[in-house]
Amino acid sequence: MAEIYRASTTAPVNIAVIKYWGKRDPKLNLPTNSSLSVTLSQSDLRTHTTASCSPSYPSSDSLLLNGSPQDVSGARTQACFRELRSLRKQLEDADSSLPKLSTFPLKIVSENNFPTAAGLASSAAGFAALVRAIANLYELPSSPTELSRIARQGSGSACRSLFGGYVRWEQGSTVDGSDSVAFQVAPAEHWPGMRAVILVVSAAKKGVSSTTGMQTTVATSSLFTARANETVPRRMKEMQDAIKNKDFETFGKTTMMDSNSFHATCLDTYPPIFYLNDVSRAAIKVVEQINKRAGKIIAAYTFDAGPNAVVYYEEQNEKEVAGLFKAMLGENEGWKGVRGDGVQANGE
Ligand code: 2P0
Repeated sequence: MAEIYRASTTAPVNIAVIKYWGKRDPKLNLPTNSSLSVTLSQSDLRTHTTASCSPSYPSSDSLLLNGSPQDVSGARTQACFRELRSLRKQLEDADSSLPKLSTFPLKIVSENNFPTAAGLASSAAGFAALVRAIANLYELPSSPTELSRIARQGSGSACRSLFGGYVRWEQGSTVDGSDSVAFQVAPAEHWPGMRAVILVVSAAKKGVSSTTGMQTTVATSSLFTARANETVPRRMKEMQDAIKNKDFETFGKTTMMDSNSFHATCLDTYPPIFYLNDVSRAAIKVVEQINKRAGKIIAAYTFDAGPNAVVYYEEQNEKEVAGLFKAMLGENEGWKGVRGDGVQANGE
């Protein structure tokens, strides 16, 4: 019986506070602007992945997601497999005593504990876990930033899920994308009181995929150029300063304004893209009420490519923010679920 080599890992979901929207290279997932995210705690939202390989496996690579076989022939998955195998081969070439894992078929088994493709960043956690599980299996010495270059080719936002805390994805300027990688801006411990509550408005698969949406936006939206070239670069700086100073009011205002800018750009796309629904808009109004009552910004909403809201707040305002949303559960048919969550410490 041939030996089976195996490694497991988990990767958390990240939610951008400055959004990635637009590609300058769709094949390599090179973005038209830098982005910044907060990595959520793994307690609720994460992908668990086991990567194994063996000379005894059937000849082709395979991937099982939540028990269903997935097509691995797509360019994104193939790019990740190819890059990781090539790094492993370099180790094998340098040390002939190493088993030739790069030549064995791979078997990947992944489980998400949240709705797949409902705008809850499933592809981010998915590709981050896939890349790290294989990197662990191959015992690669690569840093998270090096792995982020590979995970980005699986799904752009995945490069940010290799880190905990506050993470910046540099848009980069090279044609090969070697400088389009992620870095940690601050660890979670820097701002230990930060919390996120997720309102699962709908667990249904999203209507317009991010890739298609982005391409149409870049091709048709007149707001897009100003967003990518002026608004986002300015806000990236404001956001990093806000994180550095633990200034929630600036963090919250910039988060909400960037979410609004992203969804305005979607609406400005032709044909228009609608990710928010009536329940999403009701969540925005609740956050506005909370902030009005507090006399300052203590809660900040953000929405990705779907109707689910993520609301950031600080622990000391748990009652006023998460408590209020929880109290509304059952009163509104739209709230399918609500989860309190912290920020992930280290991405391990
Ligand atoms: C983000 N989103 O920054 C933005 C905000 C959605 C809205 O990254 O085509 O799944 O795989 O590179 O990463 C979702 O897009 O797109 C996304 P691909 P991805 O989180």
